[in-house]
Amino acid sequence: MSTFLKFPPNFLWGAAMSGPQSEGWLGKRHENIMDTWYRICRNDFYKGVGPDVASDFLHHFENDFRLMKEIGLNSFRTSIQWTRLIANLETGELDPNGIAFYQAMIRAAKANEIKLIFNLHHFDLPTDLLDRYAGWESRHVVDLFVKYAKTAFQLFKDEIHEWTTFNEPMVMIDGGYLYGYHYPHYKNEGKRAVQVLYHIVLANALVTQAYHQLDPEGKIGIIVNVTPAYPRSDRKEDQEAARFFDLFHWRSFLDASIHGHFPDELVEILRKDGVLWKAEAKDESLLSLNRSDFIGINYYHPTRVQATEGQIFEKWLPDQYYAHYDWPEKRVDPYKDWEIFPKALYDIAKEMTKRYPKTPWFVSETGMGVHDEGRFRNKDGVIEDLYRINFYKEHLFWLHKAIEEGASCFGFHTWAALDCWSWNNAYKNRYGFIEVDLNDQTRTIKKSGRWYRQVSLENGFEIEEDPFV
Ligand code: BGP
Repeated sequence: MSTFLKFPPNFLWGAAMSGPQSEGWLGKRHENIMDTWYRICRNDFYKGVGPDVASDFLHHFENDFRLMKEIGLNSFRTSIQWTRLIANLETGELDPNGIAFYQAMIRAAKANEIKLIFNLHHFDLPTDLLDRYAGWESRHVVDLFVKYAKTAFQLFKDEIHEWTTFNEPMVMIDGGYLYGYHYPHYKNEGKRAVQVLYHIVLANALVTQAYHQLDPEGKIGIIVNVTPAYPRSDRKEDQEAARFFDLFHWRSFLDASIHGHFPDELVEILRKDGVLWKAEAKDESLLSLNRSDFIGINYYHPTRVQATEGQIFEKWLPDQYYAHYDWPEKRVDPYKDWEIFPKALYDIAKEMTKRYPKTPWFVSETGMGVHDEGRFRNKDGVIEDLYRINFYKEHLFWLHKAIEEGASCFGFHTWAALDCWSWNNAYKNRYGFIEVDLNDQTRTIKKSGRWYRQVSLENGFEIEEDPFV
């Protein structure tokens, strides 16, 4: 027997991308930290391919929006680039070419009846601000970001009514300060990481307030990467390890932007360990007043944790509270080495309902990057990415179940609409519904794109009875 999984009315069926991973460099006034990383160390990137051209969205966006409509997207998130829109980072003076590009993009989205959500920051801090002020460690950078955000809100206020502030701020902290996998490649800098976390949360609150003042009808939220921790056992120590992992990695951001303050437990631990952030007296009230209207959750994989075995750390690191654990039953995406665990979406939804019952949220990214997709091309030249369709079906199955049980999830966005450039992997693993041929930038809709169109048109899809339980 089969069942039709119907989603709520007005559900967002969409996809995400980001400026730095799709547009290309042309016309930008400044480098961001990812651009700099590529310029100074091309070999860190698969086949030496960089963000300089990327998917050349800059020149193809009109056609790309037509294709997005063709695959049924009713909504699309991308990020505007601080480094393109703002000519002078200190004064906030605008770049007319940057304005013209984003306005043209808005027109193209509108012409194709696609709701456009603009994000302000997708890992792309201007390098000047890192070099001059130590980036997000500095409060001055918070002020400059607020200036940029206000300018963008003012410019696009008549057309854009949904904004997000940051994409996955924890990745900037993990990658840039704790484990060094992203530029500026600092490692084991726990105390600095905590200060960065604090300033991002503060910037989020200030920008949220500025937006609410400008457009009381519009909505603004933050996008958090949720990698829920599953403890190895019921042992108290393993449970506590999982609890701390969640507390530090994502409840920090969610509590601050929904409840208006950090979790007390986290503050106590950081204070006890002597790594609590530096704050100003007025901050408490700034944080408490400025709540996100909605949350975006990027979910790719869970985290399996266990208690540590008393390892000694020279400098403070969150890792002193948990250790990673390899779950023997895990199913893995071999190209990225990420565990595939669709049920986590259900668990996340339950957690959202329990902890933040009044805040609507959507899945703002999920996806599966696959290497050498040309292997799956059929005789008509179309990539038959059944693995991607199955990946989404499984995730949607669990999401649907949670919605039926009361979760206030209003949409599903995949990563990505088109194949995009990745940090490090460049174009090794492809994520798009639409293939991008890097030789000539031609676009071809994959089988998953046609499937998604049908899902969006019918606001759901048919499955065999509970095939994934
Ligand atoms: C998310 C980011 C995206 C995108 C995606 C896929 O964390 O928000 O920008 O890159 O991951 O990951 P990757 O590109 O590293 O394969």
